[in-house]
Amino acid sequence: MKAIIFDLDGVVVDTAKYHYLAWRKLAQELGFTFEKMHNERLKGVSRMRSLEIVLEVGGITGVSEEKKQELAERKNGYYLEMISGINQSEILPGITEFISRKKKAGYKIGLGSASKSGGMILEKLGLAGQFDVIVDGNLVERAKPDPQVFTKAAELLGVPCSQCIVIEDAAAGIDAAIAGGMKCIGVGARDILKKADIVVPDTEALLSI
Ligand code: B16
Ligand code: MG
Repeated sequence: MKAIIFDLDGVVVDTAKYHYLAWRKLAQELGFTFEKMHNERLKGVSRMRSLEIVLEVGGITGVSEEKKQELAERKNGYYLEMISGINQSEILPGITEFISRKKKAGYKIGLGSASKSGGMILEKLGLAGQFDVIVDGNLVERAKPDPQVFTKAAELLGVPCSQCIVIEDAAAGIDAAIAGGMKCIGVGARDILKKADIVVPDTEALLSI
């Protein structure tokens, strides 16, 4: 194996809580409560797909494409406001050490995030310099579970997909890694991430593999 490609949200930083709060605020404005138990479905999937899931949960149908764009942009505005002060204190436990160990061991390091704010968030966390390539939602047309975000990172790293390991917290991301012909490590609950080659309970546990 020659490269490690990191998902962002849920692996490098817990931005999922801000995505959740921003969707919850939008749902409230639309007249329903978006509960935490539905949040797992939003992990790793694109902004527009997330909106469709939120509307489905709220039982809202018949929304025009134009209105969907407006709602997705409104949610993104709330999200950007919420993450405006994000800094390195929010990097998930063990990640900084894990990246530096793997770099020393000779692995190339990439980012493969669905988020259009992925690159900007890495900058704010002070981690951008650690990554050899950064592929976020601005560089791909197709969202996870399509493998494009990971295959693009592999291509830019100059490493064959079969020699890449993806680290992911979302079922959609694990499916994307498998579709791209990569090995994958799941971070989180085994029942949700069962298709991964290895599952660790949290990011700190990455240091023991
Ligand atoms: P944005 P990841 C994903 O990040 C999030 O998990 C997902 O909840 C979000 O909808 C998606 O990014 C798009 O984010 O609205 O900021 O473009 O896990 O792929 O790093
Ligand atoms: Mg994720």
